[in-house]
Amino acid sequence: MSQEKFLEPWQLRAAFARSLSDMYGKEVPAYTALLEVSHEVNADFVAAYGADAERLGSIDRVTAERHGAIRVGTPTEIAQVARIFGAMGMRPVGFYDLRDASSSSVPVISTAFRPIDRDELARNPFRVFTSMLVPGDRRFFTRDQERRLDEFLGARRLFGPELLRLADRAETEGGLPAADATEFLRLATEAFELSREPVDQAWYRELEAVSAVAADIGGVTSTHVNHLTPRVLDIDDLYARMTARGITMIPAIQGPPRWEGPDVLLRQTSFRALAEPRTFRTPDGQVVEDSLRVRFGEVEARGIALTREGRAAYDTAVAQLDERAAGVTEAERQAIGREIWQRTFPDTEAALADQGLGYLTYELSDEHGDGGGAGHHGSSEGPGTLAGTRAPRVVRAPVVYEDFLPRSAAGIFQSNLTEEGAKDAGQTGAKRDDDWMAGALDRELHDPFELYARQVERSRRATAETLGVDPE
Ligand code: OOG
Ligand code: NI
Repeated sequence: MSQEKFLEPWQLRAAFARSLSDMYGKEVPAYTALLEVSHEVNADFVAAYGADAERLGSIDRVTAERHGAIRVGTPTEIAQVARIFGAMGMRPVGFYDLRDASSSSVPVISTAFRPIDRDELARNPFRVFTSMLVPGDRRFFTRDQERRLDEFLGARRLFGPELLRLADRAETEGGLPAADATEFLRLATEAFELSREPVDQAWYRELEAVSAVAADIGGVTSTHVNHLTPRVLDIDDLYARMTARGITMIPAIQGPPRWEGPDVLLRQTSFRALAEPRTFRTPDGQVVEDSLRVRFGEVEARGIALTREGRAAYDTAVAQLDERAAGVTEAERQAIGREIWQRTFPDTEAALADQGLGYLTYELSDEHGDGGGAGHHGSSEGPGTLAGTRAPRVVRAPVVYEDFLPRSAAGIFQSNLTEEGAKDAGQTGAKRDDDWMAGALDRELHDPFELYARQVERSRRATAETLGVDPE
């Protein structure tokens, strides 16, 4: 009997990211333009900076790298999503409450499904930002709307039994034989395609008056990927090239400003959703043609992961920027941002780690001396310890930020919102937190800071062991 090929979770993940990307490219042509420009930007960046360009991930990883975003309605649905991504080695990481992330709040809470181990991330880092509606939040929905939402969402089925059965099998058996894998990937991709089913017009419009996100989730009988984001090594260059192609981007790049020091966390930008034809069923039973803007394009650049202290400094810097940049032009805002950054963050990676603000691992370089990248040796810590060692073979390498930023996320949600929506700030919201999310998922919800710290700790021990020195 011939041995059938078996696909491991990371192979399912990589194949799914490709399959989703193919589907999205066929249906959203502007995404294909974005991919082309991203490839040009990355190729030019690697040509200009050589090995340094790959400090935050190999060019192979970065070229394949995508994140997607989906939105679901109920705890049952998000638990099913967890099973489908679990089959691909993607675990829920982090809790995001976007109901009051900024002035542009939306009635959802979120997590991100992604690989959590370093070698899994290196193989394929595909991640999906997953949001879930909170119908019980009285600031957005009345008791009657909550009841009708629960009824509507309870009656729909986003994922069929065969897809879930294959997902569970892949998770327990550590992968799937080729034929089952093909079927699993086909069903999973199909589950996130945009449905052409007629939309109940009155129901959709009623929810839209509360929030366009509520209508996008609770006004239709299926879900869809609403964007798929490639990664670039120079997002300012990308922004300029897209604009030169005549594609209108949102007015600014979200996240940290461009400055001369190390890139931290995440910078993102997007273009607005294009109107796509959809049919609606009117209250008197007619089917009419109209359009919806529910799928858009986004691109991102990733920097170094920050510690809790670093993140607190980042949040303070952003608050200062908001305060000082109210009403100024984008160019002025950038200048103020740069100035705040210079006061907040040191301008080298090593200092970022030494001051406890950012995560850097310990690596052994293959060559004598600097390992080809802009490695930083030792530091101000004492001799005889790993951090203080002058051993020429020890270099520090930045840990790339693998997660999201709630504020940028709230901004990104605006890419397909036409209306502001209505929120009654006088009401109290429903309590939702990371424990609640873990319960809904019936899985461990990983803390991103702990994952980064663990990665550094492991590198410290492994390097110290190889060198035969004290890891402390
Ligand atoms: C998700 C928005 C969040 C990001 O990159 O911050 C996100 C959504 O619009 O559903 O994808
Ligand atoms: Ni996104």
